[in-house]
Amino acid sequence: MADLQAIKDAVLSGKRKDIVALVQSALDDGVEPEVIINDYMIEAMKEVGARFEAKKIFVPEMMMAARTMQTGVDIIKPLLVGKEGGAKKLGKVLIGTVFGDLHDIGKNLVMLLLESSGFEVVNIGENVTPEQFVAKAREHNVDIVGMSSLLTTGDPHVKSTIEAFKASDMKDKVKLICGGAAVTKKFSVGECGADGYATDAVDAVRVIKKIMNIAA
Ligand code: B1M
Repeated sequence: MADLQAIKDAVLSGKRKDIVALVQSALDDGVEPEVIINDYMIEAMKEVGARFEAKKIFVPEMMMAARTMQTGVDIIKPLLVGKEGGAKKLGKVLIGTVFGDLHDIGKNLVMLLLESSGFEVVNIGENVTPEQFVAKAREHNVDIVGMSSLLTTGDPHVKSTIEAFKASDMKDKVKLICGGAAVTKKFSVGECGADGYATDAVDAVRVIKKIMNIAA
């Protein structure tokens, strides 16, 4: 019988060695990959954030939790990406975390869900400058650019990235979407002029499909 609570506890306490067997056992028992990620691993990371804020844990523990979650996601990834197989791609999305920000788990989950929904995704990593975003979007000839931002200090970088696109030759070629715990719709769409905002990975797929006029 799958011990889903143990998956949450393993992420919370950074038990990277345990996560592989726990996730595999849950999958073997028929638990949906999305349930493991959304209801247990992401929930654990929320608790990690709360403990960090309350100064009950510090950066090293946060790092161990993140590595444990990433290890768990790596086991699930082939199952999700395999779902779409060789089907024709719905569109091309470039995704990165804004300048100054090294958080990548949420961005990687968005990428995973987009790939499993039939999009081609170019991941340009973390700490990406506005100039790099624009240059990579041009180089890869993408339809959508996604910016992830987890730190409130990232707001100016979200804004300057959007401004860089609007001042470039890519202005009418790509649509811009934002997400991540530090960003709001009011700020990204209302104040900065992004084309869309998504609350989580599932929402990102929905928003991008809507922007590209693809039936849900
Ligand atoms: Co950091 N960190 N962190 N951290 N960290 C937060 C974000 C924080 C909220 C913790 C806290 O205080 N409660 C806080 C930010 C506070 C603020 O700005 N107001 C914080 C801080 C302060 C810091 C440091 C400054 C700490 C320090 O050094 N003193 C430092 C900054 C480093 C830097 O980036 N320059 C730092 C470092 C780290 C670690 C390296 C230790 C590690 C990251 C490891 C990694 O990513 N590889 C880490 C972690 C793990 C966290 C928390 C605990 C978890 C983040 C996470 O992975 N969540 C986080 C607290 C929290 O978020 N509750 C915290 C799980 C993930 C699935 O969720 O990333 O939100 P999330 O992604 C979601 C949605 O947001 C959305 O979909 C995803 C899936 O549902 N989404 C998008 C994300 N991007 C999207 C893009 C889209 C659409 C949707 O479209 C393009």
